[in-house]
Order: sequence, then structure tokens, then C-alpha cells
Amino acid sequence: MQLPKEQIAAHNQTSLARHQAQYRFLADSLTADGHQPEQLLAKLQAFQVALPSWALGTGGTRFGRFPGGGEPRNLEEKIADVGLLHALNHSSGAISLHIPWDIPQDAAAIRTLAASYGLVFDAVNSNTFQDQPGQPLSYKFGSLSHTDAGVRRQAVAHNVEVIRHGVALGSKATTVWLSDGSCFPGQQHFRRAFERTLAGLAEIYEALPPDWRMYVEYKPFEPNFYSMVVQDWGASLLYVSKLGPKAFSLVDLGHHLPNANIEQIVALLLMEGKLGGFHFNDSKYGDDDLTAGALKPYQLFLIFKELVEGMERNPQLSLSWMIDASHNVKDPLEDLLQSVEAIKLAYAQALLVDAAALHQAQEANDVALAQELLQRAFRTDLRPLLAEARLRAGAALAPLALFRDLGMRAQLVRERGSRTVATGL
Ligand SMILES: [Mn+2]
Repeated sequence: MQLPKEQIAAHNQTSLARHQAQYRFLADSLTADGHQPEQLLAKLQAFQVALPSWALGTGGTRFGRFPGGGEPRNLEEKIADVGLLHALNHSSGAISLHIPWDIPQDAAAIRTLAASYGLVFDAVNSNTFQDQPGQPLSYKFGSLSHTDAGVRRQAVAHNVEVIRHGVALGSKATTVWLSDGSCFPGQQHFRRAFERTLAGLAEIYEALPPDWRMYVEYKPFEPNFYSMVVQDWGASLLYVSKLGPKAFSLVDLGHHLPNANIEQIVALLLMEGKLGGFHFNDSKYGDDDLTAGALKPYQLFLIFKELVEGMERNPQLSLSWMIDASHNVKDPLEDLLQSVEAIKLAYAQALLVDAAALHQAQEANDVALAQELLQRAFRTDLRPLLAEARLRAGAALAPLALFRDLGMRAQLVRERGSRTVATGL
């Protein structure tokens, strides 16, 4: 479903006067504080967050799944959904595919279709956490870390095939998340499992084209509940340091134990030049099932404060931004609009931090001032700035309201049916 620009413009007209008043007020106060609203707008317009092909349908838990209707039935419809979101917010100009759920039959046609929505392909993702129909060997006891060399070869070959699909689509990175690990003490020898995993990753690394990167994602538990072969940022950093300059750690916000200081992890990975990408989501207990910013917007801001510092220190820094979430009760498209908004808001707020003053406060051990400086930025309502960036890009002032006012979900249900189920988790 293509969203005509006139429809967006007509909807924007209904709230334009109110927006302009709010934006003028904000721009004046930002200017008075020494900020440059035009520069902030340019940075916001350039910031794009990739959407994963598996987040366009309703997810589920092992207890059940409650699809909402109108879900994309194939890759073409997934691209159409991301295209729709990008038309609404002009911030989701990339899609990240999951192989084998989304193997393109005709890569050139898929590229052309994506381009018609203004989309490019972000990192491709492999899957050795499930067995696929017809697959000769099982991943029940692991993939790259498996005791059987045949299983390890099969897992390497799959990852190499994922890279091949990515090359055909114009992607430049592959993300490897391994579910390998053990459920019980004694089940797996930690060191041998690490060494086998490293050997497998090295073979995949060898298959990377020269301008490609590999992201190694970590997770402390699930589906294995005693140990994971890439359990935390330390393990990920070990692997990517040993692999070489094209390997980087990937931080998924939901892949930490409760209360982990993720912003500190981000700062240190940046220091080492080994932060490659991000999977955004929010989490209270485990994994990645809440909308980014839904629960801990201050943490998201603190993470972005480190990212902004890293980007300013190294303007060549190239990071992959992606949402990785599952939606059990919300409309997936509405949820993704909310996620992108929360991510960009945290980014914009982080851009307001007075880094020089914070540095001084830190060196002087002025703890109260350091907190003031951070919270002054965090408590600034920058929503009109985000809306202005969208307006200037031809997108919607209020993406979620437009999605609802035009009855887009109902249209999708009419087009695709009420019992469609998207491939994914
Ligand atoms: Mn992830």
C-alpha cells in the first residue's frame, strides 16, 4: 500500500498551526540556550533506523499467539509495510532480513521494489536456532559450537549462504546471533565450546566481501538456561577481537541481565572501536519484547549520550541501528512507529547535552551539577523538533494518528485477510 504524499500533506494541515506555534517556542528556547535547531533537524533527518522483517507480524510466546489480521504474507508485503512506515515517519529507510524466513526468490526484483519505497537493505541475519524442513542435521545441541563437525559445517554453510543473499540485495553486514549453549551444568565444556564457535565464526568471517562487516550479538540466557556461548559483551568482544577488523559487537538492549549498566558497555565498546550495531527494544525481565522507550526512556537517553560522544569523537563511525522487538498485544506497525519515535527522541535529547560542561563537572567531582546537566537535556520536550524534521521531509506530523485516521490496519485486513500470519517468531 503506497501512501500518497497529498494524503500526508492534507493530514498535516489539520494540526499545522498548533505544531508551528509549539515548534517556534521550542526553537526560540533552544537558540537562547546556545543550540542550533537547524543543525539538530539535519541530524534527525539523517538518522534512519532499520526495521526487521520479523517484527511486522504479531509475535507470540510459547503459550500462545494472537495474530491481529492483515499481517504481511510474504517478503513483498513486508517491504510494503516498512515502506508505509517510512512514508509516515521518514526515519525507517532500511529493512533487515532474516534468512531463511525471507529468502528473496528474485533479488533484483526485490531490490527494485524496496527502492520504490525508498528503502535499502540493512544487515542480514542468520538462523541456526531452529531446524528447517529438509535440513539434514539438527541444531538441538548447538550449531557452531556443536560437538559434531558435520553440524558445524552445516551452520557455517548456512551463514555463508546468508551473506550471498545479502550481497545480492546490496546489504553490507551480517548479524550472527547464536542460541548455542547448555541447559545444565556439566552439559558443555566451556572452553571447547568457545574454541569451536570461534573456529566457525572465523570461517564465516573469511567469506565476508571486503566491504562487509560481521556483528556478533550476545545474550545471557534463552533458549539455553545455564550457559550461552556468547553470553555477554565480554565474550562478544573476545570473539570479534580475535576475528579481525571487520568483526564488531552488537548490543541488543534486551540481552542483558536486569540492572546491567548498558551505557557503560556502550562507552567501552566504542573506546575499543568494536561497537558495530544496535538492536533497540525495552525490557523489564528478559529479552526484547517491549517497545523501545516504553519503560526506561532515561536509560535509552543515557545510552545515546555515549553514542553521541562516540560519533562526535569519530565522525567516520558507522553503526547499524535496528529495532529488534516482538509485539504480542499491540498492532506491530503502531508499535514500530512508537519505537522509532522513542529512539529518535533519545538521540535528540542526547544531542543537547553540554559535553564540555559535563566534562568539567566530572573532573571537579561536582556530582550534583553532572546530574543537572544530563537531566536538563533529558527533560526537554523535543517532540516538536521531531515533528518539524518529519514535516520538512514530507512525512507525517503525527504518524500514529495518521495511521489510525486513515484506517490503515483495516485496509491491510481487507487486502490480505484477517487470518494471515507473518513468518517470524
Ligand atoms: Mn537482537
